[in-house]
Amino acid sequence: MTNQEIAQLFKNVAAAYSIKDGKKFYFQIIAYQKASETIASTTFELKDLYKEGKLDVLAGIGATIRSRLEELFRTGSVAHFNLVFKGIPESVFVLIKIPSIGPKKAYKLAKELSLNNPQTAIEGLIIKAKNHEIAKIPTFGEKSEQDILRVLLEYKQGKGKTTRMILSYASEIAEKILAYLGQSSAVKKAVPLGSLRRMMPTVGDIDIAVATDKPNKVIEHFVAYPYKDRVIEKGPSTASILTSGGKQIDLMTQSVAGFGALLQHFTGSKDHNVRLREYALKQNLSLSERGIKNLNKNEALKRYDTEEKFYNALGMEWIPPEMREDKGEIKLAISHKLPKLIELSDIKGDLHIHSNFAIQPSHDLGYNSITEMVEFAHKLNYEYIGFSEHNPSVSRHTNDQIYSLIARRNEKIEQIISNIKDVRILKLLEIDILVSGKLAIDNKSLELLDGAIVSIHSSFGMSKKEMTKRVLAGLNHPKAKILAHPTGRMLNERSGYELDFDQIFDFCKKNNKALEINSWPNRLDLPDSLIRESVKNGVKLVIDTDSHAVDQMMLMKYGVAMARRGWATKNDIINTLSYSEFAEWLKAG
Ligand code: DGT
Ligand code: CA
Ligand code: CA
Ligand code: ZN
Repeated sequence: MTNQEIAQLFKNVAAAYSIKDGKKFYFQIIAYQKASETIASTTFELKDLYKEGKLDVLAGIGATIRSRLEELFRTGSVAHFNLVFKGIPESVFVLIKIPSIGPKKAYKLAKELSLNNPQTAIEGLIIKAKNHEIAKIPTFGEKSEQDILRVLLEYKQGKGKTTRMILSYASEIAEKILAYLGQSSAVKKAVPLGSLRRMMPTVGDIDIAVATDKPNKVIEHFVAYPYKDRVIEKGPSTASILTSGGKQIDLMTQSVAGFGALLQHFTGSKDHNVRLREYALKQNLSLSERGIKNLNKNEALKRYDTEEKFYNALGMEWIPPEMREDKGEIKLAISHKLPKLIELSDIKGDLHIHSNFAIQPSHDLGYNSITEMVEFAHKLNYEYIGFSEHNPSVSRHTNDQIYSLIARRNEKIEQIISNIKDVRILKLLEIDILVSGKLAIDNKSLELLDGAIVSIHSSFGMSKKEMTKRVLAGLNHPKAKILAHPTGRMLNERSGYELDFDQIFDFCKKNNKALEINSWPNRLDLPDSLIRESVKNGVKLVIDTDSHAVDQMMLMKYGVAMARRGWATKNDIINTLSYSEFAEWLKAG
């Protein structure tokens, strides 16, 4: 067991005691909380201390707890803890990780709402909050229901100190702070750097570079940010603050004349910079955030106002930030062979859209009407949009009922087509691939569609082999053209199911199927490494938003960013095709 795991275990013990009887176990609660904090912050590995018989060096851990630790390392568990945990659902220990949900509240929620599965407790609680079931519990009420829902959603986005932020959340924080920085006349330029500029799916801390000739003024303005929790560190040209949400923001300043070098240095990644430095050293050049120095000649440091000039000075092309992960990009830049990455403006349509049409689906409906979403597609300058609500629920309908629900949706779309000419509309559906590998609706209903997006929404625990078989069986249907959110991952929550991607790539390539890059910020699925593999294997991709409301159609930029991180060009992405080319691809077997 690692220190962090033990610290968590002790936290849970303290929580269990306070659920049982906070007054009676007052001293135990304090002792375990204190021990938990000590263990979480020590630099000694407890396991090593135990082996050396030196657990007593840890201040703040008394004899009783020390004996528990010894039992834990000797036997792998502590018999006494089983008594303490008895009668408390495991979900409680998931829920107490959420800010503002204490042990008693977690216990009451888990009991009253039967949240028995720790894996789905958070998702389950969100659903119950949305269905107003929390408000009905005595002593809870509507206000506390709303508060709980808000912290749950924030937690899912990565708010809280331990998890990395979801990219979209980090972007929002960065936008706010950039707007604030812009209020100072000393700020000439302000740009987000680090993992945020490289568009990593999750972001540890936010780095911002400012071009200025008055660094002092910029720093003073920055540390006065009204939404900060506290200032972590403040120097003459750099500073760090903690936002009220507990996220760190690092700020660095540089003169306008040297700004290019700063951008390059703090965009990273670290691995990219290490490789770049190696290459520079071979030419006797030394790189820093201030510029480039020639080690041979006794010359002054050369400064660069733009990144282009910085990379050019090293004899290479400028490298898009999304590629700077030391995956061979430097070599390509030297030989001027970097791929021309896809851009947001290349996208001509969105195929994964859930409207609010009452199709009585197996999963969630959207919030906006078909017309509203088509109109928004027009605003985005799209040539086409595909409606892909979830299939009508199989358990609640006969095949005939399913058929008529889809037929009615199609009639609605036909009506809209006769009124709106600017955007072409495709009749799709998002169809569950059942455990058997069959699609959830029958062939007669499938015939009503221009094409189908297929996806996995159940039984994630299947083996890699079985899951691969299931997915391939589903994709094998001639109407099935796109595999949505192919890994099923949810960032910060679950890693998804396992698939044999060599087989999937092979199949898709041979049978003209596309893999989706889902832009939903908590998914970003396919992951960038698999996008890269798809591109290498010549598998076509489609970038979708999975929108359930009009404003979510703006999330396309995150899917495009993942495609760029996977080195995809316009040619790799199906929804850069014109409408007629796309329609042809849909029809082709
Ligand atoms: P994050 O914040 O964990 O999502 O990842 P990054 O890439 O934003 O990393 P961060 O914030 O530690 O540093 C920003 C960039 O600064 C990093 O990508 C490379 C660059 N850098 C320059 N000097 C150093 C250094 O001494 N250590 C590290 N770790 N990065 C450095
Ligand atoms: Ca960072
Ligand atoms: Ca940083
Ligand atoms: Zn969907």
